[in-house]
Amino acid sequence: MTIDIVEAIPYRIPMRKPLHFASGEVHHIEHVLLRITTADGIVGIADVPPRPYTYGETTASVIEVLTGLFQDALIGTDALDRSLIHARLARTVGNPTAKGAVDIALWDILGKSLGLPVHRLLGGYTQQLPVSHMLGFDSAPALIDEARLFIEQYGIRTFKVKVGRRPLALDIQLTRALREALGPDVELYLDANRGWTASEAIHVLDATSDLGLTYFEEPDDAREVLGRRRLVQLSRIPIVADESAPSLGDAAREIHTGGASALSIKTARTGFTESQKILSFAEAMGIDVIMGNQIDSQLGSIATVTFGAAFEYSSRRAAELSNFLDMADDLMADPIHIENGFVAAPTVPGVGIAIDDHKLASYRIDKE
Ligand code: MUC
Ligand code: MG
Repeated sequence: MTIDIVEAIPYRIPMRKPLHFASGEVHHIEHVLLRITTADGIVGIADVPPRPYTYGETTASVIEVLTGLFQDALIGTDALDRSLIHARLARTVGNPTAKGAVDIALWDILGKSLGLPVHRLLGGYTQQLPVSHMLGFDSAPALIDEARLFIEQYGIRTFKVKVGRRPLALDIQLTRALREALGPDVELYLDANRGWTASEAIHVLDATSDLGLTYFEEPDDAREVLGRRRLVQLSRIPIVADESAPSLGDAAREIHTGGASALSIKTARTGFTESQKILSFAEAMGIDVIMGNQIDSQLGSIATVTFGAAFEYSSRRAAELSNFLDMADDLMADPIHIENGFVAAPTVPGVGIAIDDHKLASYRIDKE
């Protein structure tokens, strides 16, 4: 299964509803579709979401590294020799979502060559995952309406609320309003994308301690080490490392040095191979994991459910699988359905990404 062709196709799709959060805002998604083709004609597919405000990657840098250094590491190599390929990719630092996509595309090739779903090759624990929906910045009435709509229309019962604004009262009042409007049975957790200082985050924790929140993700900048450690020690709820733990090594460091007490795993940045290592580490340490969302299209969300549903430890809680609902369209030929709050793991060979060629032709931006 020698790798013959590496393609990186940029495409742009507007957001139905722009997503605003403390570290950035997204008005349209500009992603890169990765296709790796073997000499015997098997095509591995994955989606790359460049997130400059999180990893420094841009559409141009992703295309450059995929069709430059990474293509050199891939062409002529057997797609089964994944560890060899990863060792070669590791010689280039950074570029997490480009590396994550290569891994997912290689698993896709493996699954398609065996005629088996990757979800089952990885572990096949459960057929579906419950969904957590991310609520971006907006007024309290607008977010209450959005949450109610998602409860009614999709059966979603878990919401991640984007916070990290100043004055702090804005987000404290929002969280209180959501809890009062949605009742005690809906799960709520917060993600500040480093918007606050550790002291501000401690204030927010105190001010929301009666609201039954389950997690607090990246409240502040984890590189401000002692402040962060104090916050983790004082918090009754787990402090989740997301952008401070984009790799296995970062995850181990943050947990061991007291910078976090739970981990967000995003297949967009650690593929399936490194995500499995992070999951095993979390299980060994006994810390919670959240299957996170990199503002993924349906292509990325299918990869998340393929992985998350494969293992018991990553299926314990709702996974962030619904950001694509904020997008005006998608490239998937067979759209994802959220029913009764769940997304099903794919049962077709490979990762389960099939591209609608007409949509790709109309959204790609390399042939304008
Ligand atoms: C999240 O969980 O932070 C926003 C920025 C990013 O890198 O991911 C999203 C969601
Ligand atoms: Mg986050």
